[in-house]
Amino acid sequence: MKRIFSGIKPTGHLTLGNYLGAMRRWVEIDQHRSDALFSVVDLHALTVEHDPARVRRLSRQAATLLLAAGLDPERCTLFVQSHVDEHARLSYILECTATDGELRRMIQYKEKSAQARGSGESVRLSLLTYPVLMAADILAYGTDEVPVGDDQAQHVELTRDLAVRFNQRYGHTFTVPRATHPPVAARVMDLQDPTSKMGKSHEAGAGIVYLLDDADVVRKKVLRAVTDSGRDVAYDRAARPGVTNLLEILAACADGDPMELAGSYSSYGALKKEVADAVVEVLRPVRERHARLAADPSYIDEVLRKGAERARGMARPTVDAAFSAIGLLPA
Ligand code: AQP
Repeated sequence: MKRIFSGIKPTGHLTLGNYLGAMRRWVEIDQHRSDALFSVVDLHALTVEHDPARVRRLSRQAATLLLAAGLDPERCTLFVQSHVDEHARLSYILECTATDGELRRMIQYKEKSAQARGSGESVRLSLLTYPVLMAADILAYGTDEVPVGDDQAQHVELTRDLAVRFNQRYGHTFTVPRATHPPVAARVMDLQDPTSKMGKSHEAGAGIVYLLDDADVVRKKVLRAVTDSGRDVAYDRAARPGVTNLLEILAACADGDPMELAGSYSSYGALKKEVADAVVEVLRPVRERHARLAADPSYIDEVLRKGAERARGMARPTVDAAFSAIGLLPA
């Protein structure tokens, strides 16, 4: 059976982008066809200014939403990254494999460090090094596939490079993983600025649909989405980014093809109405299950405790092998 690993970081309320780009496939496909691990990667939330109480709250909320979306703890391993020490242990070993040049080339580092400097904050060293921690998250489990949205492709590429380099220098230790992306909605764009990604840590705005938004809020956000000049509904990311984003969202919600769907609408208004209905219907059961699960925090704690225990057992042999291969004495 294939081993799959993916994570979500508690830097904000989860969005439609997280759901369509990643979570939905974890639920509908990955947990059924593979030995899958999914993690709330809380250490990654500490790379920028953060409020400790908020990170704690968002971590619990993310785990609850993953279960509400349909992850089944009997089918997959769901856990919190900081509960499994192996991630941090392996991260240091991989830092001794990575170069500062390759980390400085990471797009997310460039964007987020520029943002931090722009608002007068200092840039945390962990913002530079977290892709190595992400590589450790993945490699610790002998992962074959990493189902992620488009924005994470570069980080998985780095993970592959580190695995290959380590294996060549110190002997075969790591499986070399590959990223997989959904066929549509691999990069859901902000509804108010369809040239930028819908991101959970962006300032809350009318362009971001959160999984826990009420149905009427979702509807309003979609109906007010920025569209493009021109009148016909066409699928063209460069020339019609707004309409194309809506078509991708609709295609993902309705399991359709965005180009074919484009031919079914004669006006932007009709398309928006259909997208709003589809998104509301996709999110309704998630919100309802979330409300039920959130009322029982001890159940969530128990799922996460068992998940961490299972994950530890899976990661330890690979991490121990990496320690030994790089020249550390066994404890
Ligand atoms: N807009 C998006 N479209 C498609 N997929 C997306 N993902 C995130 N945003 C979109 C995918 O969701 C998974 C979890 O993301 P993450 O928690 O690792 O954070 P991220 O990739 O940095 O995305 P965010 O939500 O924009 O977080 P912030 O704002 O904190 O940086 C990943 O598989 C990601 O690809």
